[in-house]
Parts: sequence; C-alpha cells; structure tokens
Amino acid sequence: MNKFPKEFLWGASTSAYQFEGAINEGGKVPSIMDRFDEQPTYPKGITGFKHASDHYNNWKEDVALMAEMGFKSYRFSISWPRIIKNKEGDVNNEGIKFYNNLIDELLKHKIEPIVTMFHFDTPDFIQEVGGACTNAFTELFEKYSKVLFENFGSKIKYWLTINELNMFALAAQVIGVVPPGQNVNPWQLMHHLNVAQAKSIILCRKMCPDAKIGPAPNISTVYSNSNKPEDYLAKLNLDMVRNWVYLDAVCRGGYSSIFMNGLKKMGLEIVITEDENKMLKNSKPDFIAFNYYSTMTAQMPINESFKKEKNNKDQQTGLSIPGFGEAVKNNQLQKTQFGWEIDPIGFRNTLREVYDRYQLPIMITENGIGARDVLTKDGKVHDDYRIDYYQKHIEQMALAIEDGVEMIGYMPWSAIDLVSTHEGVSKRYGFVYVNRDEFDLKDMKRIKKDSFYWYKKLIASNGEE
Ligand code: BGP
Repeated sequence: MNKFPKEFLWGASTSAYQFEGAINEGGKVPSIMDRFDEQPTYPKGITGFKHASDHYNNWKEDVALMAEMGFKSYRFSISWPRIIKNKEGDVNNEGIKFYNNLIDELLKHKIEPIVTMFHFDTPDFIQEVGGACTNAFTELFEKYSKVLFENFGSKIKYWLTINELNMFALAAQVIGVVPPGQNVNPWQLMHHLNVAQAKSIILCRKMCPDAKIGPAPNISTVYSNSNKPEDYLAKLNLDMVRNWVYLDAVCRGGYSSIFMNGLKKMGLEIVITEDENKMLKNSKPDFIAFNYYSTMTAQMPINESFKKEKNNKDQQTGLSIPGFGEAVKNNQLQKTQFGWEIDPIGFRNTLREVYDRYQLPIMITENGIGARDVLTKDGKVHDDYRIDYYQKHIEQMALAIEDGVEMIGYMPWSAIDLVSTHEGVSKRYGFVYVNRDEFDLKDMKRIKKDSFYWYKKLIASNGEE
C-alpha cells in the first residue's frame, strides 16, 4: 500500500538571502542579512551571503535541476528588500519581474511554488526605524503583503507568512533582527510578529480568497530528561516557550493564561491592544507549515550556578531559563558533524503532537542534515549520510501519516547548496553541490550529489523507495 497521498508535494526549500546572492543587483536595497557574515564569529574575508549560490543569475538552470529530480513543489522566500525600495513603499519592478519569471518557470515544469513572505531579511530601511519590534514593522509588512498578493496572487496557491517566527523572537540578538543596543522584551517582539502575521492572513483572505496561508515556525517535541516530576514541569515550560505559544497565537487566536501569568511573574508583561486581540482571533490559518531538525530535552536547572550558554554549542537552540527549564543534551541520540542531534522518531512524535493539538493539515518546510560534503577528484559527492538521514525521517513521516496525521508535502532543506546561516559555506545541505568555498567563488558549477539521484527515485515512486 502506498502510504503517501497521491497529490503529496515532494520538493525542497531555500531562502532568498542564503541562495540568491546578487545583493546589489536588480535594484535590491540592503537588508540586515547582507552583512550577517561580517560578524566576528564568521571567518574574515568570507564571501558568504554577498554571492551565496548566485541563484539570482542561475534561476533557470536551478529550476531545471529541480524539475529533473521530479519536484512537485519548491518552497522559496521572496526577498522583501528586492521588492520594496523604501519605507514609503515604492515597488522595485525589476524584483517583481525576477520572481514572476521564477514562478512562471516553476509552473511551466508543474512545480507548485510555495512562497515564504519573510525569511529573516529585514530591509535596512525598517531596521533604521527600530526593526521588527515596532509598529512600523507590522504596518510595512502589511503593505509589503499587499504588493505580494497583488503581483503574484493569481499564481500562488500556498503562502507562508514568517519563517521561524519563534526562532526570530527567541534568538533575536543572535540573528541580528534587533538593532544593536536596543533592549527588547522578546515576547513583545513575538507579539509584534504575530500581529504582522495576522494582518497578512486577513489581507490574504480578502485579496486571494482561493489561496491557502499558514505560519512556518520551527517546531520540535520536547522530552523530559528523566522521570522526575520537576523535569516534566521543565518540559512543559520549554514546550510552551519553544513551540506552542506561537502556534496558539495563530491557530487558537491568542495566548494561554499559563503563558500570560508566567510573563507577569517574570516581569516581562507585554502590551496587547483590543484591536490586536481581535486580529489574532480572526486570522486562523489553513494549514501549519513547520521546520524540523531535531528534538529538545529538558530538565529543571539543578542549581543556581548553571550557565546560560552551557548547551549552546551543541544544541540547535540553547534555550535555558533559570527556575523554569534548561535544554540539555540527549545522550540517546547521534549527532551531525555540527553537533545537531538526529532524531527521526522525534519527527513522528512532533508531527503527531502538532496535528493532535491543532487538527490542521501539515506541510514540512525544512528538515535535513548539514555536512562538510566533499567533492571527489572525479567530480562526485558521495553523501550517503544525507540519504540515510532522509530515509529514516521519511519512514517516520510515513508512519505518522499511518497514525492519522494529515500531510500536504515535504520540502527538506535544501534544494541546492546554499550558505548556512551560522556556519557559512562549509555546512552544506543541498541535493546539488555548488562549486565554491568560503573565500573563492570558483565556477559556481552545479554538481549532482548521490542524494540527487536517490531523491529523484524516491519522488518517482511517491515515497516507496
Ligand atoms: C533554519 C532556517 C534556515 C537555515 C536552517 C539551517 O532555522 O530557517 O534559514 O539556516 O535553519 O540552519 P544553519 O544554516 O544554521 O545550519
């Protein structure tokens, strides 16, 4: 029996700032991500996001590769600073043309374009007036959404609002979405983003009544580190601030009393207006898209001397709050070369939890393994570890569907190599290798990895391979 629905959307993902490059071409204005690779943690002289994979100048060839793999869908982000020139909202027609060409090419190959409206690249003109934690952001995001719906609405069936709204809020300082020196209550920032999201969902209903729209956070099951009741309490706490508060806001139309009381206790209360409350209530999504890389394990911090940064190096997110919950390593799990835990069964657990809680169809918009891929002398990339990773996760996804989870599609990270947010070019995710390194752009040639041929077969058999 075939476990995947006939119309299942197999594909893969990218994001504009990690893939397009061409940061000064085609009338694009600067964004905060253009300079992300100039941070002290990056090697000096890196050419990371400036050129990325130069998809901007290779989009046709890139779509052809996706078509050759048999993609049914492709999830990419539209770059806000490529579309809007300034805070007055002037539109960059060259940017509109670029995405129209890309969308048309995808449709020509019968690949469903799935559009992320915003993937971390706040335009500088918004950062200069205070960034994501301001009313300017929510208003300008609504205007930007209008431009997207006007220009692409007739062709796009699936819209994703904000990539990883939860990581955006939790790791605001790390991602740089908060202007330097600005002291921000992360929960107020989250609320601003939730309002921005609600506004664009409401607008989408008006302008594109046939389209479907949903959020795209990063969600993962949180385990309790032991059977101690206090560790389970830590699990509940971290679950709330890592996963549910964001999805509750959009799917249940507001925040739980447990969350609001918690904020009060910590002196982190947020301002929510009546109007905003109404908006949250009136913007239920059609589906939930989420990114899944690994699970999290929680314990109650044992003593006061615990260090906030303790797990940051190994975990995808070093989330730790004294007296509330601490993310710890899970010794049951293997790790990637970059220290991220690998948990395919956790994928099934996460799918079940999300579906059970909200009863909305699910689309996976990221999942994958970042690795130091090696290009052999004869021009091959033997990424058997990637095939193994995907086989195990897809097997668990099939089991989740058998369990009763309703799924729309699977778009792992990433379609083609791009620049990792935290590790530059050395950490690759694609089915296709891009011939460049950190400092040398080489010829940017696209080279099919072993996983390319494997994924092609898997798609052709609708997940049976
Ligand atoms: C997600 C982001 C992506 C991508 C991915 C991998 O959180 O949505 O943009 O970067 O993580 O992360 P990294 O590149 O740091 O390995």
